[in-house]
Amino acid sequence: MNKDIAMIGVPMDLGQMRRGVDMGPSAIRYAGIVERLENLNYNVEDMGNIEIALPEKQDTANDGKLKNLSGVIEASEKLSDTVSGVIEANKFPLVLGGDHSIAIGTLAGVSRHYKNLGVIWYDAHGDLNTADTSPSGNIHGMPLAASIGIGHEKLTHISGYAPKIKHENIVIIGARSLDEGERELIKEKGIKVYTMHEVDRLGMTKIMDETIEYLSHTDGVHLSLDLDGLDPHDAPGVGTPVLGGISYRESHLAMEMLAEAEIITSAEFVEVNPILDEKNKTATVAVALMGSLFGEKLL
Ligand code: 4U7
Ligand code: MN
Ligand code: MN
Ligand code: MN
Repeated sequence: MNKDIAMIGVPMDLGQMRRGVDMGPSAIRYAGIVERLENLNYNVEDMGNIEIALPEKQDTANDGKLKNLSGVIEASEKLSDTVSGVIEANKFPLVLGGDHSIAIGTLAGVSRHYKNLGVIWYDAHGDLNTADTSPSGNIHGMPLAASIGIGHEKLTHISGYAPKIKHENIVIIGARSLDEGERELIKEKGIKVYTMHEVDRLGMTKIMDETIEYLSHTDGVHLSLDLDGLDPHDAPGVGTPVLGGISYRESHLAMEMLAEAEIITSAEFVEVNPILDEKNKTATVAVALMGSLFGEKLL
């Protein structure tokens, strides 16, 4: 793994309607992420937070079915440029959310540097909605669709190009809440999805072995980890919790196997909402998982 990490906070809450997820980056810092990574001999540059407009200041007149569209676009462009600059400086981009709409910008920045980027989408949800299929209009339910070039042109064309990734280079893990339009898209494109049924049935070891094999032809792999992929018992501080999720231990195993395989070239941890949390538990879990992802071992 690249020993130089650049950490980017994205206090984004415009992709959904609950307050507090903008404090995710602070909560993750407070839970000790920098020290954790430094103890593993990484050089960590905390680049601070990207500036995000306030929800109160959004001009929502032209949003239609995409809530806070212009604010999300503005932030995505900034994040894309920042992430791209980090990769140009030969550092590993570690992005802290913020709601999952930030993945649009992260992937716009990362994929400028890879011809055949793989993506692991660790999430209770598919995040494959568009304005037409979304039951909520919340953009944090759309970043994966936007990144494969599906949806509103302003979201698909951040940084001026689309698509950012190929649908055959995606692996979704932990899905248990999919909307009708998302299910159709998954079937139509043949997107690789390990739902909770497969997590139960195959176990995380087999899923990660298959995932690593499935992505072996790619030239980089981005991990987009939504904390709601975990069970709400282990990660209660998220805006859209869904029962019956991936356990803390299974998640550690997944991160450990990714560390061993040495395939991850960028990562983001999103949807940590300290207002909904129990004593910063979810941020603490996020930091523990990042420890494993970056190679922490018990012995
Ligand atoms: B998250 C939802 F309808 N699918 O689109 C939607 F269930 O980034 C939820 O995964 C999206 O947390 C959740 O609003 C987005 C809903
Ligand atoms: Mn989710
Ligand atoms: Mn998500
Ligand atoms: Mn959520």
